[in-house]
Amino acid sequence: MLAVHLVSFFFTKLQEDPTKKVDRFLHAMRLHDDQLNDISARFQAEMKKGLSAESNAAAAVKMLPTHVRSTPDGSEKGQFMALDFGGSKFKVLQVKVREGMGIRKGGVEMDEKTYRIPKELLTGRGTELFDHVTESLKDFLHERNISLEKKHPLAFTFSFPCEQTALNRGLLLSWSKNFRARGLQGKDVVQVLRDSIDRTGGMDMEVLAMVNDTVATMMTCGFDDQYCQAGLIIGTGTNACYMEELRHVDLVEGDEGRMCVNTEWGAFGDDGALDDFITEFDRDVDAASNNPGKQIFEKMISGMYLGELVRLVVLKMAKVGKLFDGRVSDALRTKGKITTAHVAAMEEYKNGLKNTRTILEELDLSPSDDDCIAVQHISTIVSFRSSNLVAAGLAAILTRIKHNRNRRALRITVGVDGTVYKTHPQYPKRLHKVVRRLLPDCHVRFALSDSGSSKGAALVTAVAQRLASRKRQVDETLSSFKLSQEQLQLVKARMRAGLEAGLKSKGPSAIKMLPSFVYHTPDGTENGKYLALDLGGTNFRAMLVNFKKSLQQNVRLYHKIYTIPLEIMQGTGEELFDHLAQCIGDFLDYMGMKNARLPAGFTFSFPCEQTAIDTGTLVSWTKGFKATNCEGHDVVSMLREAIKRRNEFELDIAAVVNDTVGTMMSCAYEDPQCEIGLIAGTGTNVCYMEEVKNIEKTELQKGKPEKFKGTPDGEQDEVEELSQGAAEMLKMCVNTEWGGLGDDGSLDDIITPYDTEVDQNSVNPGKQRFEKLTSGMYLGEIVRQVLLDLTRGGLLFRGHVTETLKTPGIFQTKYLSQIESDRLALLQVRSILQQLGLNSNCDDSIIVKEVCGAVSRRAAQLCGAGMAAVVDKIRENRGLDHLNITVGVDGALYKLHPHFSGVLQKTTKALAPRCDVTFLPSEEGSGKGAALITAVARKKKEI
Ligand code: 0WK
Ligand code: 0WK
Ligand code: BGC
Ligand code: BGC
Repeated sequence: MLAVHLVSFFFTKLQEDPTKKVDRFLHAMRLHDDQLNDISARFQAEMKKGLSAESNAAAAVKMLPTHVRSTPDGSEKGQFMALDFGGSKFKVLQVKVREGMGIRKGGVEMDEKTYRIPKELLTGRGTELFDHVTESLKDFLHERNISLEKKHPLAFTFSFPCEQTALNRGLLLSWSKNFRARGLQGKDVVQVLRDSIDRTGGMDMEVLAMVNDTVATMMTCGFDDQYCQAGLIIGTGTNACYMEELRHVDLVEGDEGRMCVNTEWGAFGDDGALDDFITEFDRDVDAASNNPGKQIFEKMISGMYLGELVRLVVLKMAKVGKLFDGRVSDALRTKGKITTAHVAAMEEYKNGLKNTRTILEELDLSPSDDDCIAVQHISTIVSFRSSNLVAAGLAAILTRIKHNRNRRALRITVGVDGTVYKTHPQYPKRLHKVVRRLLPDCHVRFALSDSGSSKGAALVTAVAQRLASRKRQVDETLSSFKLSQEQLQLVKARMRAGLEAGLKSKGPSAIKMLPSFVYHTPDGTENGKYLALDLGGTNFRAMLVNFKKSLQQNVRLYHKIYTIPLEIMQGTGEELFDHLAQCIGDFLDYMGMKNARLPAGFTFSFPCEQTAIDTGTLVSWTKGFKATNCEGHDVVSMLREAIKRRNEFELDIAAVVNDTVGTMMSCAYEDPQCEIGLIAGTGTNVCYMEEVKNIEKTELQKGKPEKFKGTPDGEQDEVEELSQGAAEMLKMCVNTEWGGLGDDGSLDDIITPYDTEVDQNSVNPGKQRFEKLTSGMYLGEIVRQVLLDLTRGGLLFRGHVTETLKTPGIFQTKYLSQIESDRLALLQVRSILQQLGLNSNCDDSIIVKEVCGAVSRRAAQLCGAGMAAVVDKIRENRGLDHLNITVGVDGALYKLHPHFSGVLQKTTKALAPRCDVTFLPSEEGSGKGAALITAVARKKKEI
């Protein structure tokens, strides 16, 4: 019987290859390609979840935006201090990129020192940990005689999950590895570092960028290899980053170009996604870790845990008698007794087994050869699983990049660092092999980051420095467009003074305050058919307006828009009015009303001095118009003569009104409280109902009969009848022509050199200064001037001043509205700049958008300050403590620009708090208003 046992014992002994025993014992850790592809697919799903705004919060794999938008492009240079914190070694470094003596062209010089981090600081107060960091930094400066006075740009590699909103701002989400310092979670660790630098004192650092070690590693390797688009750490911890398409990074605005995403893949599985791959040993490692339930993927892979996994497997196998004949030592029971360095040693080609025996004996075990083989094999399986899992994760990332760039095949380099990858003899080869097996149609190169990640961190900081200095210079350039509340108060006061001066003096005043001979807003009794002609800023509109008594408030309109070619705008007056007459003829034809001899109202959107409702002498052209022999002439006569010359139809032009007046009347038809008309379009202007008694420059208020030649008959009677008091109450709409504010130099303190350039290049230099700061005709040009200046300064378009950029009028104001629309900003900017033949990169577009914003915001604020002056004047006119009033508004800038109207309204409210101003956009333009005025004018004539 004994004999039988012995035979079978030896047989089995003979039989059992120790590795087989281990393979069986650890079959759950031996992953084959289908499982790896499955894990890869799961990780791809996790990446999508992390990237999307909806599911990010719940996602285990956080996919953190890093605000690093490009890998090195060869322009980085400078000297930087760097802190490399979070890996197994804490290093302080000085990094010199491309400048300085003896640095090979394009080279980087690094000087570093590793500082120990006392264990207790890893779990102590966070501020103390950071003080140790900054004291080490100071020590390094001392030791290396680096000036303490000079302001040093500092690159901060911080290898923990941080939610970054900028390159130099990041909230610590959670600690990992063996760090657990208190009081920092949720804090902006860059600010914590700054505060610690201030506490330590005696040095001047500007923390320009904080990067994760994966990002720094990618940048380091990207310095020499432009294909490097991913970074991988397999060290104490593990993690990977890669260049993702910005349009997929929901948490960051903009969808142009790329941004590096720190996947924080260590947390893959924290939501149970890998439960079917978790072994009991993984659960034990996790349970005994200082962050149970967290970093599940990392705990199956990284250097902090591999040794422990091996120890637990060895312990378990020993306990079940499969090793060391079941004998177990205290050392083997002790956590951390087998380190990842031990694992690496056990797997060394030559000395692996010897090392294994040494390590086991150091654990007070007396292993047999088979035990050594078995334990070595355990290490192999554990580290093999680690590299396999990394391969699966990497395969997911590279597959995503391939899809993002819809490439059939992808050539890419992965920058790698970390002690496990660098010191474990077999690890790199195994990893490379499995990755290439999982991704047959990818040409993947692995670049080892030879000098740690700080070179990369310095490169990111170089980019940050360039961006920061560019931002500083751009902000400085745009600072002259940023108006303070005080400055806006001043503009309001100057506008008010201009209004008062314009009402008084007959002589030239910057703000002309032109009487419109429109005495009151509509009363709804108007009816009949009228032709409204509307010469605005950009085109000519002919409109048929039909007021039907029967249809309450119902007005029928038919209209047609005609463009005014530049040569007509700047030709002869005759040609211009002949063109208008031709358009009117075409419209009447189109309406089949050539013989109707309709009463017509003529909206003429230029400053006209009127002595009656149906005459208007053009004071001066504005908005790019320069037709000759018009200024100083009555525009109604000129139109009548042109119609006569055409001899095709007849019109009874009963009124000429400014577009502000037409707009006020149109809106007053809807809202009787509307007593102000505002145009913010090609030009800018405002009219409002002023007390006749305040319009000192005309005879109106003096009530002496013989003088009333100007006023149409009707009014004269009215005036006479009215008692003094009533006369007092008489109002007339005044066309302020506020566009002229500043023509007397009263705005010189806010006019910038760019504005002066625009004014000089305009057809009416020195005129309409306020208009040239606020209206659609000029905003685009102001932007172009600023872009030119920034490009000449090398801050934009890489300093290339193209012909396009030098072309006046190329940057139309409508582009501002498109560029500043919140929805599609960057994409929009690029395509607009593209259309303009301006090749721009992401950063360029951001600057262009900022310039547009600064210029349009100032324009809206200035109009708001002007409006505040007008409504406060009306309030004081009426001796009211509080005024409720409506402003009828029209103009493409107000109607189409995404922010203009809002900023204007807010500024008016802020500067005229005792006025409640409603802004009512006019539906059908000023045509209806002109028709209403014509109706009133005609009615009076009939009386
Ligand atoms: C070296 C890099 C450092 C990174 C470390 C990771 O310079 O930024 O954190 O590799 O590897 P570990 O030191 O954790 O093994
Ligand atoms: C529409 C009005 C017209 C006015 C124009 C101003 O009907 O009288 O001149 O708005 O806006 P713009 O065309 O200059 O943007
Ligand atoms: C951290 C990562 C880091 C990785 C490698 C992980 O524990 O969460 O931020 O990149 O370790 O150091
Ligand atoms: C003209 C005004 C007009 C305004 C808006 C200005 O250039 O001088 O009369 O109301 O543009 O169109």
